[in-house]
Amino acid sequence: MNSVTRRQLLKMFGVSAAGMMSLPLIARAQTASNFVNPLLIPPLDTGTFMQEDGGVPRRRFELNLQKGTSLFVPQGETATLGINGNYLGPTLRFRRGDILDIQVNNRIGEESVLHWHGMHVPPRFDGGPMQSIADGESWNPVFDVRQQAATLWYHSHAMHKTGSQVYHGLAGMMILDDEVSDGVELPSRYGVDDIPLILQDKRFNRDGSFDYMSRYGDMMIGQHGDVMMVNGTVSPFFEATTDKVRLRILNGSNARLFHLAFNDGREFQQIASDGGLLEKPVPLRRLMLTPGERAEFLVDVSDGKPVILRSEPSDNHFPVFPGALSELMRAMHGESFDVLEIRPLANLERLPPAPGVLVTLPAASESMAMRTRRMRLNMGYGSRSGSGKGPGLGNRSGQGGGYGGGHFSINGRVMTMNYINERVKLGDTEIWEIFNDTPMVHPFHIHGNQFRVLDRNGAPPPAQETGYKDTVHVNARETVRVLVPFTDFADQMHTYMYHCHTLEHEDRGMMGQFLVTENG
Ligand SMILES: [Cu+2]
Repeated sequence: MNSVTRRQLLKMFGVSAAGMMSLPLIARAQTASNFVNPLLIPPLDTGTFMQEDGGVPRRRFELNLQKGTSLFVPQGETATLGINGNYLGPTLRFRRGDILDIQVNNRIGEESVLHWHGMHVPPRFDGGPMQSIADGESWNPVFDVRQQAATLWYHSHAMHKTGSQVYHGLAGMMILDDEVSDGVELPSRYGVDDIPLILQDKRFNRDGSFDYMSRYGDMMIGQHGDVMMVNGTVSPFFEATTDKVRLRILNGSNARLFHLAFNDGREFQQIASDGGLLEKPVPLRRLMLTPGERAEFLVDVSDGKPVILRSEPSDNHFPVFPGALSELMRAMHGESFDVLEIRPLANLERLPPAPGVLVTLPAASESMAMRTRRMRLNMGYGSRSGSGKGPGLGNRSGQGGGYGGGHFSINGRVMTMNYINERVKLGDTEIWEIFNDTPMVHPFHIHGNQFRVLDRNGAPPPAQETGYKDTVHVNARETVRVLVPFTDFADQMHTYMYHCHTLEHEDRGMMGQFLVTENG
């Protein structure tokens, strides 16, 4: 297989050269006149309080993972997955100090599980692949909320099926409030001036069904689509009734990264990152958001003019080298497309400007760390990237072709369920030094603990990366160091995951697991 030619390779996958090399471009025709659908706002679910005998009341959620159909495109209905509905799930809202009691019922016809992305929870309740719920079964994690206010999310984390299940709809947002966020004067009326935005790109077959993983490039750079959706709404508009709008933006795409900006170049304030509020609003005109990351924006629309949130081409130049990956990456970063139109209505309610100071964050310094742990992200060089029947785990990878064939790995190891990659001592604070030994960007996510970014290639991070993070993008050939505290939840049995949040990379092995124990 070493000398397979490109022609043979294409033949193997049954695609034309054009089909293989061209990434589906987001329809450029999404102009203002095409914003025809009011933005759907996921239903808000604040749970119900259950009084335990003599105990503290628990905030209980019931989440049913179910099959459904949705009408996204005129060609026909799409078979989808949802939580308490046909596609995506409700926004769960709760408070620091709550005890959450979540009943998860799996009725989707295959194993699944929900992971509470960004939450500081015991590993047995974290919802990684180890907590897999068989079809027809239920799972009931109970844990207390002991972290600062933030925009979080939940999504499927089934082994080898995360990409497919999230793509079909198993995801939702979570909003965590606390006494500190209560005291910060920011828009907080859900769906009115505090708007959840779950950004996803999709590709459809002619009959309206989702097209998932049908192209060679999907395996290398992850599944990309040519139809943009926000909260499951195609071509959405939002009518603003206030002169400032808070956008809670989740990149819920499998693999697409966004370079978010407004079409008129207006400045906005980033007020929060993954794990909560930033110390001060950060004025920006553009922000890169990779899969799994969240950002909260405060946008001024007091001029009354419609404005379009869009993704712009990147100035991130990928190296030109032979093979499909280089072409795919450069095409992907060259794209621009519209995401959402915001239409201010007449007589906008006036809201106060963002406070100069939002919160006070503890210092994050490398002197706090007891040790450094190194993570090296790799993509296989194989010519055969798995198959339509399932993910490649490395055993089929050859040496020809381009990047991304066969296996994805961390520190040379492809994720397997029965291997514990790392052991961490409870109470330690560590530096995780993540080196991206590939030509494309990877969003690196660590379960269980919010971290802080120390530096990128030795340089301090930009202001918007100085707050709490649980997912950090690592550019090609870049080294990013993060400071992670392991303060709670020693467990001899149950692991946490760390992985690339490009879901097709995660599903193909760019993931590992760690134990937190008393003795490390
Ligand atoms: Cu990746």
